[in-house]
Amino acid sequence: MTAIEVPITPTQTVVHGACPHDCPDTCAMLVTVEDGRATKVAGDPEHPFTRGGLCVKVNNYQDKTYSPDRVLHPMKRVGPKGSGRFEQITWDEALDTIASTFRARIAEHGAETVMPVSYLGNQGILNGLTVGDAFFNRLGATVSERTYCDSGSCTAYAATIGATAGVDPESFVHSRYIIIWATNTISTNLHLWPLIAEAQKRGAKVVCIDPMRHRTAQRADWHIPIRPGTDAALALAMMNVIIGEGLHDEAYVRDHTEGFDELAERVTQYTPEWASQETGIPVEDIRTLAREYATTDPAVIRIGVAVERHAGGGQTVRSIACLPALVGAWRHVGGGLLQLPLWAHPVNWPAFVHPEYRPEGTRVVNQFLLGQALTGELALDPPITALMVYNSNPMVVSPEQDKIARGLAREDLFTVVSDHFLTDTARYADIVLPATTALEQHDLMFSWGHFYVTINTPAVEPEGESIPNTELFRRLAAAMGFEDDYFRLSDEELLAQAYDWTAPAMEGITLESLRETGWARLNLPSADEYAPHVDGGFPTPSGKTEFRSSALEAAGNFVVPLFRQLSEEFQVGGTVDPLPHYIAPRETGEVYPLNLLSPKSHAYINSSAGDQAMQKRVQGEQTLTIHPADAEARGIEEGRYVEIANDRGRFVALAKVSDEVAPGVVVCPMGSWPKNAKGGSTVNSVNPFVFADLGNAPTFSDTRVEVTLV
Ligand SMILES: Nc1nc2c(c(=O)[nH]1)N[C@H]1C(S)=C(S)[C@@H](COP(=O)(O)OP(=O)(O)OC[C@H]3O[C@@H](n4cnc5c(=O)[nH]c(N)nc54)[C@H](O)[C@@H]3O)O[C@H]1N2
Ligand SMILES: Nc1nc2c(c(=O)[nH]1)N[C@H]1C(S)=C(S)[C@@H](COP(=O)(O)OP(=O)(O)OC[C@H]3O[C@@H](n4cnc5c(=O)[nH]c(N)nc54)[C@H](O)[C@@H]3O)O[C@H]1N2
Ligand code: SF4
Ligand SMILES: [Mo]
Repeated sequence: MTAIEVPITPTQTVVHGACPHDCPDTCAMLVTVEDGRATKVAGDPEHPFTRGGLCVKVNNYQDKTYSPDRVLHPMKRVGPKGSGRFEQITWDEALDTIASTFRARIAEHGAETVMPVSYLGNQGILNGLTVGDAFFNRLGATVSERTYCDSGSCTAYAATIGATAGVDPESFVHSRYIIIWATNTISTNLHLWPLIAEAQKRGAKVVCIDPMRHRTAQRADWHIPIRPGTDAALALAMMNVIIGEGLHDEAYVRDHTEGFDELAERVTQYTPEWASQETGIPVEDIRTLAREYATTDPAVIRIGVAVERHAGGGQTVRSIACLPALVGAWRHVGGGLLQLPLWAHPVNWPAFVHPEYRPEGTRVVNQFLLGQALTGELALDPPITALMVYNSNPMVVSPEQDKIARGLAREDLFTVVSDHFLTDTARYADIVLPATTALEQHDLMFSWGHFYVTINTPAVEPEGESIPNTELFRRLAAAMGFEDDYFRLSDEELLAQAYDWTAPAMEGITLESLRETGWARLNLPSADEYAPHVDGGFPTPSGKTEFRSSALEAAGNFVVPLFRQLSEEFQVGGTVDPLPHYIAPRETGEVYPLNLLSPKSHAYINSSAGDQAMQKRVQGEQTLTIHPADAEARGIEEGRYVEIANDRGRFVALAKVSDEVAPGVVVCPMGSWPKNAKGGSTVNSVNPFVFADLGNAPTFSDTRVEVTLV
């Protein structure tokens, strides 16, 4: 064991860990180990963002590691696909089967017949987003485009203000006006909340723009319920008011923006009266919001992923990203925009992806098309005949759940799944492989929610025959006979190349120092001083906030390379209007009248923890929240089972009748496992695969359904 262990008693040590999940908070974890067994996990009280607390999703993480349900050995299928019947095999047999089957399928169809499916079940730099990319590139497999989360938002953000870290979340304490736009902070970004609450205590006004009055909205000073998918109308109308009333910051606009005159002309059509019709927000509220936002300093906007999840999601983020420069919010500490501060982290992605291994012209298939790709609805030559899933659970997290199940059930499809548990996806596998949990592996964590680097040191030996993803791909590379040095790098060597340690942001931070302290703040000005764009300096081609986007004008629609293996090739293209504009939601209420939202659950982290006893107890059964008027019209009462259906599929949930949602909106959190759901389906059975306007983002919020009593 290489852990730096702090002895507490002769048999008790505390090891520096990190929460491995895809969550903006990236908590620093202290793991108590007694006699070689992890007995407790806790948040590091010294860490300025974690502040000693882990959330309900993770505060019993040791129970996950020692769960009796864990997959601890390689297994092969012995029952029909989907039956979940498996038999233990050796690692050698598993690797031989995988290598020989991949070889046979490649000989018959070509290497693109193999498709990896992975996302962020683990977010570590070693074991997360890019692990496996080098292997599949070397194999020549189909490139899997992963645009689950914030891809459209990132395209829009980068095209408007560049890949900037934006506002330090710790600077929120200095903000006087905080707009929480499409995010349920207390459930999904818990550790940001105390900073917002502190600002609120100091007199800040907190505004929450969300179709649902969730627990965060309930704590806001002003909740503005909005019709889903119409946020761009609100942002554009705010600009109409701000410019129309001369509330913009003329000097900032002159010095640090591009295209103001065109923007001013463009937004004349987006009047508050028009926006009120689209959004369902009263005209006076739109005016008040615009005026307060423009005249209160510092003003900050926190956007969540859901603003991108409808037909015009990209233009929505474009419109919102224009606001801070328009009013000069960037002049102040605690003013501006917070999207994904991951851009502050100089992660050495290319060292993990090895894009140069990939044969030129290798095809890309977006994972949202998985159901179609597997069922043949999407014509692919060669077809997908071998699938390898790790760090993901497409049966829960991807749209068109029924189609994915049908595809996975194909007898001629060879499916390998590496996971901690026998997920609904793993139940369809031919080979299941056991993965280690964070307590059993090395990693280094960047964050998409703060400015700290966190190390994860293994606290205990792996249970059973489980291995980290890094080791999985070392073994697979050896089985395939790949000789490149990269495939022989140990975890220690991978840690050493995880960051660009020479980058200014890493000054003073080393692996050794991280092992001592567990975490470190990037070398940036303190949160009391950090105002990255006081003097402009946006990382766009012009160095300015581009109201008129030169990137969109030149490239058309594009996917930020991180979501497609750092590949600049195969961009989406087309023509995109370089000025922000409004695109209405795609699905209308003609056949299916209710707009379904599927935000994050409170107790699960995406599908992770969705089958753990404590979290299931907290989250309860899959629910559908429906407004009393919509419930009454359908004879639905609280606590009754309802069926939610459209042309794509159907699922069953327990009705919660509440005016927390607006009439016409229904909400079912994602994350429940189909095997635990009444009727065997969950919310992604009705969601579409259709992309938003930018970045191939999903359109989960652009979903219409009908609800009936079961
Ligand atoms: N309807 C709807 N769908 C959504 C969303 C939504 O809001 N609504 N949200 C989308 C978003 S934002 C995201 S980020 C995606 C998330 O999609 P995923 O990243 O796929 O989600 P998770 O459920 O977190 O992780 C998937 C699996 O990875 C496994 N895993 C964890 N650690 C490891 C490891 O170290 N090794 C291996 N081999 N496996 C591991 C977990 O056990 C779990 O089964 O879902 C998307 N899907
Ligand atoms: N508890 C918990 N925390 C998590 C996760 C989890 O699964 N569970 N997942 C993690 C991940 S991967 C991510 S990406 C983040 C995401 O965290 P958030 O950004 O908070 O995303 P969501 O929960 O998908 O949606 C947040 C809110 O957007 C609202 N919304 C939906 N459509 C629209 C719309 O068109 N307009 C507006 N204004 N609002 C809309 C929903 O009502 C919901 O309240 O959370 C992370 N943290
Ligand atoms: S899921 Fe998020 S809030 Fe919970 S412990 Fe992990 S990083 Fe922290
Ligand atoms: Mo996400």
